[in-house]
Amino acid sequence: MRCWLLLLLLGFALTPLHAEDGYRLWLRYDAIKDQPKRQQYLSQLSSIYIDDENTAAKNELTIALSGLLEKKPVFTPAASAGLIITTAKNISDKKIKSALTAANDEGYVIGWQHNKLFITANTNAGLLYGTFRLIQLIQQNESLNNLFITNSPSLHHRILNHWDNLDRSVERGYAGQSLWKWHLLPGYIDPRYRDYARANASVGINGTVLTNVNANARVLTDTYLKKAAALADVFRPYHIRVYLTARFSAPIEIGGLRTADPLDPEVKRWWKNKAAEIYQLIPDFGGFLVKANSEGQPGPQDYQRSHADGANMLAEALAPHGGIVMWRAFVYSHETPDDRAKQAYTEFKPLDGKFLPNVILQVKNGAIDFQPREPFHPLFGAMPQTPLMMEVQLTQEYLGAASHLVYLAPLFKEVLDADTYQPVAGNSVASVLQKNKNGGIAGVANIGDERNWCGHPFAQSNWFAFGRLAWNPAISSKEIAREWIRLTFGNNATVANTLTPMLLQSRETAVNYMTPLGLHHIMAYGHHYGPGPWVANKPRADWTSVYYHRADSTGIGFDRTATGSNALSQYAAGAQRQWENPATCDEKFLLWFHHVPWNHRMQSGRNLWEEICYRYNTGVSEVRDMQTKWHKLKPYIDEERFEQVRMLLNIQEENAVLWRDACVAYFQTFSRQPLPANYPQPAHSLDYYQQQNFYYMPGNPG
Ligand code: GCW
Repeated sequence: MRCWLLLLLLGFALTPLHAEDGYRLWLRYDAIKDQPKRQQYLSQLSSIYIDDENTAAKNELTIALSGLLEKKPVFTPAASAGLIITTAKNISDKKIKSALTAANDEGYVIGWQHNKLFITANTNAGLLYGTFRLIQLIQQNESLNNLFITNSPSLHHRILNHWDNLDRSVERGYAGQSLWKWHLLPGYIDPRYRDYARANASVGINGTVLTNVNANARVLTDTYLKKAAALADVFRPYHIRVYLTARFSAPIEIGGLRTADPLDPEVKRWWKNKAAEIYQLIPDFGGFLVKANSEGQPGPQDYQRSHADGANMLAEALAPHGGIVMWRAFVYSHETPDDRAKQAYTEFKPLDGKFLPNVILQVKNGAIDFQPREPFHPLFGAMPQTPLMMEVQLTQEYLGAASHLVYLAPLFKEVLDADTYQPVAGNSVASVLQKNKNGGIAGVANIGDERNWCGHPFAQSNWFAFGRLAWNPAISSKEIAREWIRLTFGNNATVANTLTPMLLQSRETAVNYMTPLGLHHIMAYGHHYGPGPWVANKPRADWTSVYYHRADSTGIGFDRTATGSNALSQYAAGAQRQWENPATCDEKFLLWFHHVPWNHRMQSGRNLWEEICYRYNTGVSEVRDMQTKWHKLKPYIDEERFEQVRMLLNIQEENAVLWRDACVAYFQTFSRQPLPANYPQPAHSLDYYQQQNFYYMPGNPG
């Protein structure tokens, strides 16, 4: 009996204090095991001076150092401090001083001056970002000796877009319900709100749109504005501004007006008053995000007005308070027979120069819709007089929801680095975004109320990577991956060396087993999880798969050249050149731009049909490779997260096999060629695959 008790107690003693349930994200502050390192940090950092009004940075240092160094830091006057966190004033070191002059409003400099470590910045926001940076270096056990870092964000707006509804459902959300407990706000402040703000600030995210772009006007009523204000109060110390989605018909729905015509004086007045009311409650309110005249949302075109008329009317209301309007370019109409990929450009290009300065056009990374791979959107580079934000999707609507491990930095980077050739070669999408001081990037959040925030433990990496790239689009996917892994799983070299290439490969793997060679939008109808290349005969042609892949007995792919929809003509000449000829077109976009015969010879020597089979099979073996790699890490990963990822990888493998077999079986009915002998035959008939359905997938509206 006693022995049993002893074992039990021993068991408790060995159980780590925190269950590794993923709640802490990359802000894990477990004690540093390397004692000499820990001692050195202690001698450098145990007494800290920090300017007043930096409560968030102060709190974070207390939490972080109490954990990492197992000793609460002491905050002292500057003279006796080892670490000094201050805006400009008492810097004498020339190098730090000039770096500070070069830094922008949110930038920071970390460096040594007379044996004291300094974090300096031009604003308190910069101090907070610098503080997080320092903590992250310590988490990674980096040496602080001779440290000199100067860092400023390249994009001004770095904003999460929550597609969260007021009933707490989340459109395309796979991580539980919305974080925002609207029914309890403003009275009850969930401690999670602050942890959310900490996570965002730690990677430089400076704005959050609380509500779905498919908007509910009710959020603009007094009751809800007070709730939003309570959230803004929590986020303010973290330099995160709150934005709301504005439903264009709100003046009718909650204002009792008969019209929402943007040129109507009463409507204008209504929005002006509404803006004033919001700023009374939220003095640093960021502004509105608007989806108008798209997928059934109301908008200025309901009154024969243009998108510019609509956006400018809202911009005028916000301008006196310093707010912005993020107007989405994601518009396409079922009444327009033209290729859906062309419609946003056709609509907005003529409006360049017609928007007020506080309007930012928010453009999805590609012209269709967050596919596993798309060429960059032709509007990038085509709107030189309009500030642009690029919208990417962190939630994996078309990438296996939160059940597939897909690290998205390579997807974001591929677009950011793409050359627009506008007006000449060398102007990347990232530089287009940076051209205007109001440029930015928006990420559709993958966050919900699940304990680990994002559903899949690895989906957290996409939130992290979004922040990092929003701050600096030039960092490599690899650097971000390595850092995230170390912050999330610790500094074991085997873990980092195994997981880094695994993360880097994972997006290409998903492309292989879902939509290789430029195929797109062939997911199941509605919820978009799993294969559905056969989807046809829906209310709109551009909501079917056959619209996009156009497979027939002669070949497969969407001809977007001059012989087809000519979407290619929306790109600059240099970009067109790289894609216009099927013989030279980058094969990753081949079927995006061309309808290609089944016997077309690919670079590999295989014909197109064989290449498609090869890609689908490669995708499956790459998922299996991830499984093998993960299993090898068992000794190094805590049981909780190990098991969770193991089970999710099994689901991913099963789904990848389904994708492969369903697509191969379906496309074979057109290619009429046998499967190359080295590949397994689909286990079932096409019929069987067509009957599979994932009922009640979360996040599916209506
Ligand atoms: O990707 C599509 C989604 C819709 C979404 C829309 C949009 C919010 O399927 O659920 O609606 O894009 O971006 O507006």
